[in-house]
Amino acid sequence: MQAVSSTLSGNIRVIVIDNPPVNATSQAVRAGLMQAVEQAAGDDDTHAIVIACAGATFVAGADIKEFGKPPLDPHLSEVIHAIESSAKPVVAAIHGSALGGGLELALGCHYRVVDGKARLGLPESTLGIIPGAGGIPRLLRLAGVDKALDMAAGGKPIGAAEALEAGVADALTQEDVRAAALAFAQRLLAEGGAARRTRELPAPGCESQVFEAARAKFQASHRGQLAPQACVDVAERSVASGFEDSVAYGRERFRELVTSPQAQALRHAFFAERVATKPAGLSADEVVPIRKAGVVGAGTMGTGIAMCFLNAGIPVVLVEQNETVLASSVETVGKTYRNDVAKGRIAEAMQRTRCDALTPTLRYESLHDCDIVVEAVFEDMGVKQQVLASIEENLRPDALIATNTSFLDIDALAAGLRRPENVVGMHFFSPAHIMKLLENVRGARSSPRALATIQALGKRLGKVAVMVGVSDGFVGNRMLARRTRECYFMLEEGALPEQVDRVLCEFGFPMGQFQLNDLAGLDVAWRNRQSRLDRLSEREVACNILDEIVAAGRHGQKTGAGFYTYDAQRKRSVDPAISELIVRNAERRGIARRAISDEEILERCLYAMINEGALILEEGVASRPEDIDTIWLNGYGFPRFRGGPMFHADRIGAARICERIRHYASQAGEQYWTPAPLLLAQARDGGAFYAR
Ligand code: T1G
Repeated sequence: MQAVSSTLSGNIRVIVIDNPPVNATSQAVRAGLMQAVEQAAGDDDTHAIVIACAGATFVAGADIKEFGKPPLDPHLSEVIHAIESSAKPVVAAIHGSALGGGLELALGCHYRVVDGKARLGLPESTLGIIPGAGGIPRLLRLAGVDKALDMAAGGKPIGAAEALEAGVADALTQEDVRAAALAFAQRLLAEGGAARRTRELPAPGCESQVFEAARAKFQASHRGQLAPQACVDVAERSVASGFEDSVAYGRERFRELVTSPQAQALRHAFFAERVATKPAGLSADEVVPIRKAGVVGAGTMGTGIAMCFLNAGIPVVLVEQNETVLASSVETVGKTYRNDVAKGRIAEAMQRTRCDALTPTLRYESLHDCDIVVEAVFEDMGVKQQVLASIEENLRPDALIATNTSFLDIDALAAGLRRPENVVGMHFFSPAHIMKLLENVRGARSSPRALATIQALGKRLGKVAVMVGVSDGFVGNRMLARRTRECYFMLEEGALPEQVDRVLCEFGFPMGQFQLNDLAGLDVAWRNRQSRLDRLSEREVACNILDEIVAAGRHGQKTGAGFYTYDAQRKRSVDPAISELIVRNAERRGIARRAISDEEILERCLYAMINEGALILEEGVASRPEDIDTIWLNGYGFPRFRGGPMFHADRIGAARICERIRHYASQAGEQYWTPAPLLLAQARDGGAFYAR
């Protein structure tokens, strides 16, 4: 199979790129395009050129697997230059995604015809790099500096309609895009239209303050990241010193970034997510269709989960025992969709369709024709067991039952049921209709059919679904619990919440431990603590700062006060009363507080997590380090430009981590700090979580 082929249709040459799965511009594609364009230039029968793609999408970018390897000729920017230089008009026919080098290629064409569902973007900065083939200087000539920066530095793609409005596309079609591009080219020839080179268009005039403002904006939204700032530099250069110079400058910056630690980590994150969402040993043939779903429990989680299904076009039966709770859940769903309409996110007809697809009920019997039911009731073994039994009683024997527990043992939950093979976990994160992560849990008796189905369902719901095993807190919460414990210990030893949170934020987390606690609700954390007091160590039980804060009526953001105080706009400020409470708590318990360095805070937070991650891998609760990294990147705000906890662990090195764990063991005891055997083995053999 040839990566690039070309045929003559009348007097128009149609060049087709065919390089599955996403038509990436690998070397064969670049060389093929170069040759096809040269051939078209010398061919008298060719009067215009259409560049189109086979398969599900236009070109989705450079081949990310080639990054970091020696570049092979021809460079994409040379290919694009040759296309743009063509004396014969060139029209791009875009369907699916035109991303990165794909959009750059399209921008080098003289005209662009887009399919109504197409997406166009320059996501390079999300990979730690910048468009390397003239994407920014060309895009700002067509769409202006602001739009170009939103797309390149912000990494935000646009849809077909927006592309047309912004001048990035010249025509939009709901029909076959290749045929539409051919018709466009024919019309162009008939009207005497000629090549229109993007690089020859004037750059928009722009004051330097615009770029300063953009730098500040992306500093705030993409804290600590180099690539968005480099995009702004390239845009400024494009406006200040012309096309050729800025393309050369862009290539130089690209080369510098592509081997940077941030780019390596972001590339890792991209591929880790694709590995993690495809667990081994599941067959697509086993997947059963989900036409209707049930949700039991209409609290915050249940309501969010119901919306996940509705958003994916799956009708929902929502069962709740309390009429008031049910009514309030329906009200929340309605309000959310009305708000989506007001913000232009969905059309009014869609709002109605989604609301109509929700059947609220007090009766379990209404679940009878559901293909899957997700249980989202109170986190208590007895309550959940009872609810699961009632669900099973009212369900078709082949229908699946998922529990949304965040800590409980799925095998114990399924034990009393008649068909435990139908039981799985689907651990959604709050707010369920927004958070990307889904931990799908494999019970000891869950059938391959059930597991394959919830993985496929996760994708359909637009989630990043990772399969995990049964364990207290599964993967994400189990690791978080270790970090949380250290954070509380550090409060009693000498740190304050604002110091711990600042260190975590400087590392790149969107919020620190105590901000997170305030957001999730301290009453929730307190109840969770009470329910497991019998499993806590003496020191953990004695470490009662949370108890005191909750007893003071401070339940977090929702009550305007927790570890911090919040104003009506939820703006956070440090509260001296909390510092005092923490200091007095230590005094009372005879703990001599000391200054704790930022370095110690970061180490204790990260190494506690990494060590637990290593145990989780050894136990097989997570099958691969990619699973853990993906969970932390998508559910817990681990900074993407650091690749995830296990990738980051490799950067630090197992020997160093083990050495520091031993150091902390000497202070706090091995009960809290014992290196995982896997880390010890890595330290001994020079191993790592990822092959190097
Ligand atoms: N390179 C290599 N492989 C890629 C790839 C790419 N650019 N994009 C996708 N794949 C693989 C992916 O690993 C998976 O493989 C399969 O394709 C299907 O992907 C010069 C420097 C296009 C929207 O950042 O956003 O251009 O796991 O599961 O949900 O300036 O893939 O099956 O073996 O994601 O339908 C910029 C990245 C590159 C686009 C399709 N481009 N891709 O989503 O399928 S930098 C991107 C995507 C650049 C220039 C620069 C999505 C998609 P496998 P998938 P999907």
